Amino acid sequence: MITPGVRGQGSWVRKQHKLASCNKSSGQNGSALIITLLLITILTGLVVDFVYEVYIDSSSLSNWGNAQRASFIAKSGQAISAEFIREINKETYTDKREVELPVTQDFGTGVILIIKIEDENARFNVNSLIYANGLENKDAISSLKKLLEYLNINPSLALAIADWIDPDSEPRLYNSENLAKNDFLWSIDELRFIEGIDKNIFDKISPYMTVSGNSIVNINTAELPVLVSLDNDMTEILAKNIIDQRESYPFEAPGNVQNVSGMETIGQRLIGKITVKASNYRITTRATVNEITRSIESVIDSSDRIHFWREG
Ligand SMILES: [Ca+2]
Repeated sequence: MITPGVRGQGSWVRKQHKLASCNKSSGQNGSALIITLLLITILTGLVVDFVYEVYIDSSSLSNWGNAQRASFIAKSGQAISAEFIREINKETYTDKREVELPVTQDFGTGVILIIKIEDENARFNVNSLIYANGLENKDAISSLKKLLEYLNINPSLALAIADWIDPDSEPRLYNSENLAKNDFLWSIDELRFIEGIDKNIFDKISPYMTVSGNSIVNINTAELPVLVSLDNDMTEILAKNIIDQRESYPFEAPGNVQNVSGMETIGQRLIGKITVKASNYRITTRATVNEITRSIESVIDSSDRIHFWREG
């Protein structure tokens, strides 16, 4: 914030010096003129300060107003999305084409709203590595290793993540309990704190990870790396077969995956691990008003409960 009078004082001092030198040359007769000029100088300084302050304050006020409007529009986007989710929840299965399509609405006059809805069941739940009683979930660790391998990332990172979450301090890898949270993750961003997860690795893995939901993978929405991680015998070709099928006809029941070519046996093992319907959604809304942007990220379940809410 600008301190009132500072600019005025600076110019006042400079002009006072000028007037002092002027005073020496013109003698006592000039004293009335000098006083007048001094007054004008002081007044000019005050006016400049005042105008400057008003300019700064109204600019801040305008930014604040735009930020408030953007925040309300982002919240409206969340409410609209929740309503949309209530509608698609009436279906027996989730069609990928209905979610995960970013929608951009330009209202004109500098107002833009972007909405993105994602199925959290399309992702691997990192918290599933550890059971609620603190013991490790061997199947989930094995799945995550497979997912990381598919992404060309060292699969032992799964052990570091398990150590970060589990309540004990016995490291599976050297240093993997160092500063560990020893609790479940609230946000996927927390993965960045784990030794070995730099920005590059985080950017590679985060699109396939979640910390919310029932840890059951939706075969109608999951991407290739998540489908590959579902079973030890799952290959890229089989996962592609699943994607090919759902693009023509989304799966209406988990058991239908056994009808996919090559999935007869694996499909049986997947019962209980897969679903055809989303139960948790991530809603991201981003509103811009005159170049001021506010965004909201939330996770809600199919019963309308909010599990996560972050404004920025
Ligand atoms: Ca631990």
